[in-house]
Amino acid sequence: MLRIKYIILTYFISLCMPYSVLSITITVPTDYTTIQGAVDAANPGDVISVLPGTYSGAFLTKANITITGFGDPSLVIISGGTGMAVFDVFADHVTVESMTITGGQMTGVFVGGDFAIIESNIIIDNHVPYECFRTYGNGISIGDASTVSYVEIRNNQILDNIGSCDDGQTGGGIYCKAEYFIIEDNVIIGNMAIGGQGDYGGGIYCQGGGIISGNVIAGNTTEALWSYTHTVESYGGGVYLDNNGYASPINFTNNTVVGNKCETSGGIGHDLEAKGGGIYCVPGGTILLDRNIILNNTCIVNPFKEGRYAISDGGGIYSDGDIASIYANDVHNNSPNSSGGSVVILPADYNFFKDPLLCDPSSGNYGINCPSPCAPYNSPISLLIGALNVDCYFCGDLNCDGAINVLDIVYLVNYKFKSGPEPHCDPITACSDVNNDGQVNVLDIIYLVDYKFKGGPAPNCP
Ligand SMILES: [Ca+2]
Ligand SMILES: [Ca+2]
Repeated sequence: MLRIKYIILTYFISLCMPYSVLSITITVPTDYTTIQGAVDAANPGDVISVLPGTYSGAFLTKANITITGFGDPSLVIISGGTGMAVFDVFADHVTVESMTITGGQMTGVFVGGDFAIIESNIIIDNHVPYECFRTYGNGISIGDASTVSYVEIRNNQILDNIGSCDDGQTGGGIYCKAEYFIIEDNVIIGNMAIGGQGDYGGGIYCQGGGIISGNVIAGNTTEALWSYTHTVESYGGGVYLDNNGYASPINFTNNTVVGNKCETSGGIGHDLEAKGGGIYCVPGGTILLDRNIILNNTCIVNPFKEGRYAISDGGGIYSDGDIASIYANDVHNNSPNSSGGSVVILPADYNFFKDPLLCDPSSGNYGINCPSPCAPYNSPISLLIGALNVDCYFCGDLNCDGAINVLDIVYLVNYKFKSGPEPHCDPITACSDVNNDGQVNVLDIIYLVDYKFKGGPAPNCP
């Protein structure tokens, strides 16, 4: 009986993993010195494992191949290569993971095949030389000439990729044209789309349907310099979304969109438009903007020629049409239109306009501070707003209201002696071990009383 069960189990495992029996791991540089050599030798289902070091990129022209680094993506550096992209993925079901991908002459990873997974990579400093035709995506480019059916882009750091084309640029960090995409938990910072004519999507340009969730999208830029033929357009410094004509909606949920910029810097006798510093939405289709932080984004139009019009609108969000849902977002300090942009953002839909209290963006911490109105225990829908949860605390502020006072003393007494709720911080000592002795007890209560009422020393948590 046991043997029959084993045979049945083995049969079903083999059905689920059609290549598992034949797949092998090819190691670079021990089996093949180059990644291209390993790709050329690989069969469907094989894994190409790249040991720490620096290598050139490759053309991935075989289906069902995984190419992976060594856990920490900074250990395996793939630099440049002979193609315009560092990795050209032309086959279906290819996974690229855990590597640093840099030095692309146009793009870090180009995907033309279906069902690609781009996961846990650092995609950094892929630059397009200035004299070029319009390009589509400098960090990652999905489906350029044709739409792919499905792609996943997860947990990558997409940093400082720049397209600066004479003819305009589309998608500095990510260009994605797919029937369905999942773009999740990425950090997308400092990417740029610069050039003449029109520039769209400094951080992300998406055309299709799917989920964009859990991403930090910060400090990305579109900058349009001139046009010989039409309006100079700079749309979507952070994100450009186009769902028009696609079956699935775009769910843009739980992202932190901060400090992005759209700008037009000139015009040779043409009109100037800068729209959507944080997010630009194309009319048509169904776009949902829920539970995002949209903070400190700007649109700027620089001086223009007399007789031409100039528009800068939607520092936070711009749409020429309706957006299906704008629900429970924190929209703060954008310019123009501090509390949003061209769209109607209603407090009745649980949107609000407060400082989200990010921990320390200047040092790369885009988490929220304990008293943030976006924290699950403070937000109007009791769910997290933005991409990242609480990641810093004020020592002594046990109740997370942004001040240290008698309420915190009461909170600590209740917690220690009356089965009151735990302090919000994690670990608990981060806000409540105010005398820094490794324990939370009556001595901390005495310390806080001394501090507030007897001129004692300030709280000093571990
Ligand atoms: Ca407090
Ligand atoms: Ca203590």
